[in-house]
Amino acid sequence: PKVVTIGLGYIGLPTSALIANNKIPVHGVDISQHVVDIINAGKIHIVEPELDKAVAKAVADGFLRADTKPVTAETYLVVVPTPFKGNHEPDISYVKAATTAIIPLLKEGDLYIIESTSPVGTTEKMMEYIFAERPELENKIYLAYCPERVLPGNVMYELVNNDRVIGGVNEESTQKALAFYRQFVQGELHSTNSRTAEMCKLTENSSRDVQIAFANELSLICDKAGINVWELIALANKHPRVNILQPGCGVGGHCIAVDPYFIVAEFPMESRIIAQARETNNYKSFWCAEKIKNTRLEFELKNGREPSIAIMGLAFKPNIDDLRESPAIQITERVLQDSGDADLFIVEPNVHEHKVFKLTDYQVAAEKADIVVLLVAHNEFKNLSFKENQIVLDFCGIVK
Ligand code: SAJ
Repeated sequence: PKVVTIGLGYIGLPTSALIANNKIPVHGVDISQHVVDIINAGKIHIVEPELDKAVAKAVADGFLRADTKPVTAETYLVVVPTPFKGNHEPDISYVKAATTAIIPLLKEGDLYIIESTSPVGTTEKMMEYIFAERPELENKIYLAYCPERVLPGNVMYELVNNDRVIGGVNEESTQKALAFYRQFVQGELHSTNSRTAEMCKLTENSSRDVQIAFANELSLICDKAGINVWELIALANKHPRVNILQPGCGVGGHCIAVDPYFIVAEFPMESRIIAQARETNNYKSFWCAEKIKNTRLEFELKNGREPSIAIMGLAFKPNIDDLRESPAIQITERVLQDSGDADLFIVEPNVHEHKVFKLTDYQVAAEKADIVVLLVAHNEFKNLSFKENQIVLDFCGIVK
């Protein structure tokens, strides 16, 4: 193969399939034998539109093969997760493990690229690690960082069409990496150094987190002030230079709620706004849970019985089935803890079953519940109508 990709997850697999479908032989590596078997059968283990066709074709044409071990190639792409540890410190152990697996295979002229979201300086750190093991390769191989920026649900399109930021540890590395991506990316390729490229990825997601925090802060203020925050934001956005995002029940997913910590961990004194945004967005989920609790207690006082509650939406954002790092799940868990004997209807139209929660049809839940809690703005919920005596807690701005 020409290319080895390490990590066949949400980004690694689509990237491998795209490269392979450009007739560049790819050897994809994953630690899971199960994942490897599924891919070699031309099938996929994740939900992403168009990915099934791309992988089936790449495997059928013989350009993509999966394995649990890397082999000799010319370009090595590291596309593994970078989670954080308990104290919000980034955990780059998967990047290091992937690099360790590649080190014995490297030879003069090879290109090593990290795509995983990484703290500033990771590419240089891996370079030092590689050269400590293989000093004869110093100045003989190329190393670069190039973050992915694709939106789940639109990955196959964005992988080709998004602009890419490419930062080498030196100019030759940057140029070598540019030439690599030019083979399959149609978006513009922007060159820089590896530290800037690493920081760029963290900056993009922190910027979104900070902007959502602003919207969430407004939602708390408006709740006290008796103002409809959705109307307020729509009106403020009529200003030609104002563009406020939408408040919600918190920020989830594995990127926006994670990446800002990579900056905060390393630059705690300087990153006050970034750290505060994380706190504000986390607090918003807690606030929603408290609001549900208080509404339930008020209902009980007034009616002398426990209300039934419908929790509408579990995914981390609208119209997807991804429940990972979802604030709606955290809120649901708290409601379950708080709500004693109350009837609880839990709804997620994009998922058939859940290992912990018993799921109810969304129309049934919305019809029966005394209190309807709208957590995620799924399309299905937009046409629901509610009865006069139902209490609706709309945390995602669906009710007009
Ligand atoms: N959210 C709000 N209000 C908004 C927009 C989003 O509360 O106005 C919430 C969502 O409900 C969700 C969270 O923010 O819980 C994140 O959703 P998202 O759609 O903003 O982002 P992700 O996590 O799906 O994908 C992001 C994207 N980054 C940016 O838009 C800067 C994507 O381009 C990145 O590739 C991806 O992170 C990643 O992998 O880093």
